[in-house]
Amino acid sequence: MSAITGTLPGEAAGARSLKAPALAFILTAFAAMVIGSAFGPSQALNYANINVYGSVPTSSYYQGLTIHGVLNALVFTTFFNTGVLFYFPARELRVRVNLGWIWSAFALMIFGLALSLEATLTNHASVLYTFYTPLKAAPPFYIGLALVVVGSLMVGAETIRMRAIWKRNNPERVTPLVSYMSVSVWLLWFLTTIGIVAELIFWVIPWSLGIEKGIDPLLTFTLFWYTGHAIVYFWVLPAYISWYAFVPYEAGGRLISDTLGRLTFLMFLLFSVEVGLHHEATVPGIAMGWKMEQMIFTFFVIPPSLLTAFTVAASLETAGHARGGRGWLGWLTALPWDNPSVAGQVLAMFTFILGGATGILLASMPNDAVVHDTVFIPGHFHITVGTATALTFIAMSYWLIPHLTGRVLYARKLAVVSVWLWAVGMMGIGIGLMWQGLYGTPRRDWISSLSPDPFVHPIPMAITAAAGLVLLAALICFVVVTIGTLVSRPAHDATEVPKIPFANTPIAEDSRWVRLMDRLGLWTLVAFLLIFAVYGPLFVALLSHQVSIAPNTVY
Ligand code: HAS
Ligand code: CU1
Repeated sequence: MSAITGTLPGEAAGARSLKAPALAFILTAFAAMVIGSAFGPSQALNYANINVYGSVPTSSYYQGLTIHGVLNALVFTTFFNTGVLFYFPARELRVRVNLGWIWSAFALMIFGLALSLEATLTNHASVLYTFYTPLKAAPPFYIGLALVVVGSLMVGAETIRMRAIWKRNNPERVTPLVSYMSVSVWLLWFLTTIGIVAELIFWVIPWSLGIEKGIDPLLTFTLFWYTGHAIVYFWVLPAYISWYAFVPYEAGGRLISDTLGRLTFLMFLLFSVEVGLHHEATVPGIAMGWKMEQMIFTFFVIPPSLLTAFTVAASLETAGHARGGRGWLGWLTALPWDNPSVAGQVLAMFTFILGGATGILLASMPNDAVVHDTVFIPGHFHITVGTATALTFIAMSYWLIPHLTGRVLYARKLAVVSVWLWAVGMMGIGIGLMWQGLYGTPRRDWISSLSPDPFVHPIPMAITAAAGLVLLAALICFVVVTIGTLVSRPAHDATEVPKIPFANTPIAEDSRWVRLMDRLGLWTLVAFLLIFAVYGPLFVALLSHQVSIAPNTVY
């Protein structure tokens, strides 16, 4: 890896050794995303009643869907985030990083990924990315996923330690913005993973190994969704870091408020976890009062995204005006649309407006009851994790991979085409699936094998299928640009290779509020107490009424 990472003239001597692990995480992430996404078009065609699986066993349909969900939603995001969330703070804070520790975490994550992939590819783990019990996978699937999480937490711990050292050396200063945001996301990740780690270690792994004969589906389901909502913010917050701290600067403007950016991340740290029950609104066995409580908490996680929308839009407006844009929307057209990184991220923001709006709809239990378990839900999440997260990461890679490798971006125009195709394709999948969901088309069903398909509505079906093919084209463009960049010529000098576009916004260090927000240890404790208050009594009830279900089959 170090052979293809490059240092820029004038960069700190340690930069190259930091770039190597960052690049390793990021390239593994994109490899997973490309393989996982290759299974997407067949899923889209399934919902257009086109059965590309022929007459294979039903488990093969679920095998493809499992690979798609695990690689895209879990592996891609975790590897990418782990890479950038230690690399950016390390460069911003300029403190010594324990690289042996980072490489050990990477090796552990790769080992975990190999274990779970082996189980999935041999069709011994076709249990989908949510692995609801009592569907049972072979043990390496769960053990592998647990190791991926543990490895990422190791990198998180190192980043938190880096910031603690910086604080010790700079007691009077406020943490720089990107590091503040990154450390908040790591702290949130520690709180978030408690559910899934407990689920895997205490219940699912012993059960899949045969040590325990049965399992409690409601308990494991609730532990899964304890993690399962907040994990979506782990997926999206690195994109928010880029939108706040990098994109305004890349576009030629400035972030209008450092303080609002910090407030957003603090609110996510406080309120992201205690809302998991909005995924269980229709599940029997949990009293309505608990569901109502968490529905209200779900409304608390909407404001930080709205804050982001307005702050980032206003920051982009400064960029558009600086570039000569005039009038109500002139600033928007004046943005550098020929820059694939900016174009991709602004498109990600636009598509996320509908993704976020549908999340707000789903947050209300009466609405959710209408579309739960229909393809409306995959429609919603393709225009959140598929756009705000994946499209932003792709767009970031168009400066990040040249930055890490010291090589020139290959086929810049094709890169611009790729982000447009991706945005149009994801929007199409989102709209097509949500529209079909309103007709009651169930999610996670091999409906193209039903004859006749009872959920037919030709227009949304056509949109879904066409969007699947547009996304395949987008993926091919992305692969060509990325492989082309990795083998393209090394940059001649520093001007050819992008630096990290840290925004040029001064920190309001004098502000009492900024200093208060910087007390991340205190806020993590508050978040933990809030989670304990909201989830504690529910888990006491679930643990004291455990049931044990014991199916024989390994799926
Ligand atoms: Fe969600 C289900 C509610 C956000 C992902 N969600 C899912 C699932 C996934 C997922 C994967 O309450 C399915 C899980 C499964 O397999 O069962 N979601 C929400 C809410 C939000 C939300 C309230 N979700 C996300 C994000 C995800 C994600 C982010 C991934 C990254 N979601 C739900 C609910 C369910 C659910 C229910 C369960 C449904 C069921 O029945 O199973 C909120 O966080 C959304 C807030 C976001 C906004 C948008 C702000 C817009 C921005 C862009 C700004 C644009 C600019 C452009 C700057 C309010 C920040 C400027 C230019 C101009 C000209 C203006
Ligand atoms: Cu959620």
